[in-house]
Amino acid sequence: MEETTEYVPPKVWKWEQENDEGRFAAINRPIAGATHEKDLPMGEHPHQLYSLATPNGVKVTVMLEELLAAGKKEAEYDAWIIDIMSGEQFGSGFVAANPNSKIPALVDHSQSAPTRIFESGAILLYLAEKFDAFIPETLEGKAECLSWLFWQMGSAPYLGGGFGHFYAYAPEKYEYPINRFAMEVKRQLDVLDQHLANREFFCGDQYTIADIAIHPWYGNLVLGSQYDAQEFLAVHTYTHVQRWASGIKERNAVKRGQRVNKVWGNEEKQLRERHDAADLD
Ligand SMILES: N[C@@H](CCC(=O)N[C@@H](CS)C(=O)NCC(=O)O)C(=O)O
Repeated sequence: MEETTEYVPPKVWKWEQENDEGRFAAINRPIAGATHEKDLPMGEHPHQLYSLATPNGVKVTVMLEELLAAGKKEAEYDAWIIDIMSGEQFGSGFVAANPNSKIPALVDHSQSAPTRIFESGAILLYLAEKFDAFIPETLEGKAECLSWLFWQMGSAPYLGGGFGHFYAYAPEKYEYPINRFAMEVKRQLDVLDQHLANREFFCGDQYTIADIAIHPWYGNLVLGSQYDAQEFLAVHTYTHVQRWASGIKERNAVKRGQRVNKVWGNEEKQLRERHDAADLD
């Protein structure tokens, strides 16, 4: 009889920790909650951010730097690093800030009781509403802005968890998932490209939280700094996304925000923790 290597799922899935060879084997687990007691550090500013400079983390540090650049002094923040590869997202303090154990998490101490916000999209919206900035004023404008913000939150897992995982991180290259997710990511890039063909930003001529959310994912992808997939996905063909991404990359607040909680890559562009504007100067 011919031998087959095809995977046959068992009746009930089991967690086989010792067989997990993936890059994230040490942190992947099928249960939620804290694994150890550890309080979160606390600085002196109203906003305490617990994060890392991944695309989701960068959305929030860019937003805070944009708010400060726009003169919103009350947006001052401390940014503490959460090392997700060593499991710091499973400490009891972090789990209290985000029961989903993923960066970024923000705690706002300027309210009558400390207010926790998790999910990067929710944090962007919270800050936009709190400071009345980077969000359109009209109901129609808000509708468009939130549609693109939620588009990003729903779509990026196909790019990161789907395409990026199988193209760049999985222990072996498998044709089926790479094909499936490359197809979807190219479709998403075409959605963005067609939309940006006759607009400067996602919501017209105003730079908003929609741009701040989409740029670290799809902007970095077309600029070649995500998954090293620029040739494979022929990102040069998405000319409107490239024009949009290159313009945003030059903003001072974007350059500052990208460095916060960064502990890899070019040393000059790293800043482990941020407690004062001067840390970035
Ligand atoms: N939808 C969440 C996703 C956050 C997320 O996936 N964070 C990743 C880093 S980019 C993380 O903390 N991973 C740690 C883990 O999975 O244990 C958001 O946008 O805030």
